[in-house]
Amino acid sequence: MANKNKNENGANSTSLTEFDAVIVGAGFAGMYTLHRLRGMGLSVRVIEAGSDVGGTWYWNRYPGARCDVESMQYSYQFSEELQQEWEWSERYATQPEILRYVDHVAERFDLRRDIQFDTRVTAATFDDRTSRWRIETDDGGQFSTAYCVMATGCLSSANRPQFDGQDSFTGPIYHTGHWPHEGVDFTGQRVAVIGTGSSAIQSIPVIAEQAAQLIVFQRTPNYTVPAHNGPLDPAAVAEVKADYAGFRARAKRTPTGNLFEVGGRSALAVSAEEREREYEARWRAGGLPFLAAYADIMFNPVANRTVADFVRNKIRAIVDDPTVADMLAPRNIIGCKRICVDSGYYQAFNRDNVSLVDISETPIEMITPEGVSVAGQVYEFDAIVSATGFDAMTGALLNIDIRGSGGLALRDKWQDGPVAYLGLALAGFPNLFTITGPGSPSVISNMLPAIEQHVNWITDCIGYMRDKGLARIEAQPDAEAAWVSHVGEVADMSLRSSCSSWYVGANVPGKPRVYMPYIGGVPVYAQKCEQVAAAGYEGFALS
Ligand code: FAD
Ligand code: N01
Repeated sequence: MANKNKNENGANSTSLTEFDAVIVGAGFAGMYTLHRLRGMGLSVRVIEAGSDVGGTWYWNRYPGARCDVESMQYSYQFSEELQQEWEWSERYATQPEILRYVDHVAERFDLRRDIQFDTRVTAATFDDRTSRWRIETDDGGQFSTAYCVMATGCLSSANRPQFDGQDSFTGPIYHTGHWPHEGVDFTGQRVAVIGTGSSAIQSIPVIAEQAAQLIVFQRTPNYTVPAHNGPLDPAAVAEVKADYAGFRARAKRTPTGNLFEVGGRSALAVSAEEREREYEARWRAGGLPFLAAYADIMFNPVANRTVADFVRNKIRAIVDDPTVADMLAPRNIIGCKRICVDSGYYQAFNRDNVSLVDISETPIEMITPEGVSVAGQVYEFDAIVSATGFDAMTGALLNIDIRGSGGLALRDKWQDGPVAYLGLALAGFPNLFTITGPGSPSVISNMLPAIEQHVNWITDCIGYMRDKGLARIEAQPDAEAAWVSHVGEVADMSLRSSCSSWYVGANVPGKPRVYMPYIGGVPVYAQKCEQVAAAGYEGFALS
């Protein structure tokens, strides 16, 4: 049987249904997995719901979208030639620039010919008899594969709260994660932004410059640190490129896989003046390193408060209206929700055309044909931007009807929250791998190296299976349970698990509350993965 191949760039109009490996998703993870597995001589098909490569950077085209891990680090390292030839223009690349990079990678490694676009995987079923997966797609396609690699993304399934009456709104409602490719011109419009996470914080200053009026609906204020973005200094770039491998190796030894200075002392071991100087210096330097000033910021609430107070004071200094400043100032633990990195976020609230509505006590009642109704008042809009985030880490996987050995459904296995071995594999689901899955550093770290580490591990594992003539690998329930319990213990030691964030699934009504990423640090985690492999895949049954 043959499937229609909708890939315009593909040479064939039809494709085989039998593959050594099927990869779901063509973001950074799926692209690199394809490159590796094809290089090993496997027959591979990537299935991607979007019309082109890039994943996050294909879908998130909202105004102001850019990375907040520095470009020189938010890029692949698997090819020395690639990292030498690519020139980033800014400290934090914009979404269009990252998409140009993705396109360059796809062309350079001739990836598109094995990617089937505009196709969504709806089901994956393991056949115990043949030890193969049957993959089904929304266009009726069926594939048989020895290995299934889920590169479906941690932040790819949009969280779209269902407000009463929202279908009646006469204008458009945009989700930041599904932004129209042609862009949106808000000139002269009355615009609502719902949400104050990273997507909102990046887009608000840009939308504010266009719109006639912008009203932000805030449920929980967020901490954000200035990006101080700008062109990259050619001398600094040359210095990194002179020893890019050494630069990457040093990054790997840091807790989050990000090369910046991590303070080793307690915030409480120094004087208030010294702390202030340190926070000020980091605030001026900008970006995520701000939160790494002292070792105990994420462990000791008193230490945490010193840095939270610093940011609250900054907000009061930047925002002219004290009432608005007070509304914007978060009261919870800094870093518990992911901190944001902005370009002029707090400053945007000094504009005459921008205002803030606190919906923490009085949630959005409904969307009416005219706009948004809160506490009996209807705010009228021409357009609504839903910056409401994602069903993170588990959403994209649970959207697929995945059934493992003996018909076990992933939706049942994860009824009380995600359970996985190293965030890489699942007991009961042989020959299936998840990239940056729950229980790995993933979203708590620089995602590009996290992805590459997982892809290298998975493809090495498949190579091992092939070399040994093995057909089936499956995580063992006891190894999985021990890892899950370790992930939970480590999370409990940190302040990160102490608030209602998307890391614990709190943003999606009804989602079980489990701290999903592994926060024991990249070096510890990578070492554990290496040990498991070196011991002949300890914790897995191979046959
Ligand atoms: P994705 O890029 O999400 O790709 C997954 C792909 O799988 C998608 O294209 C999706 O369409 C496809 N897919 C999913 N389900 C199916 C299905 N059933 N059938 C077919 N296809 C499917 N991380 C950082 O480390 N630093 C940053 O600065 C940073 N910035 C970010 C900015 C934004 C706006 C967002 C949303 C995330 C950001 N992230 C950042 C996280 C980012 O998601 C990762 O860095 C990385 O891009 C993830 O790559 P991926 O390939 O794993 O997943
Ligand atoms: O999503 P979010 P995001 N009614 O979940 C609010 C990465 N990223 O897309 O906090 C009203 O953070 C919700 O309120 P609350 C990064 O990892 C990176 O912004 O739940 N409001 C919150 O304010 C990031 O963390 C960049 O009370 C509702 C907002 O919507 C992750 O992606 C840029 C609501 C959602 O914030 C997700 O970021 C963008 C409701 N019913 C994204 N439901 C970079 O800068 C939700 N909200 C690199």
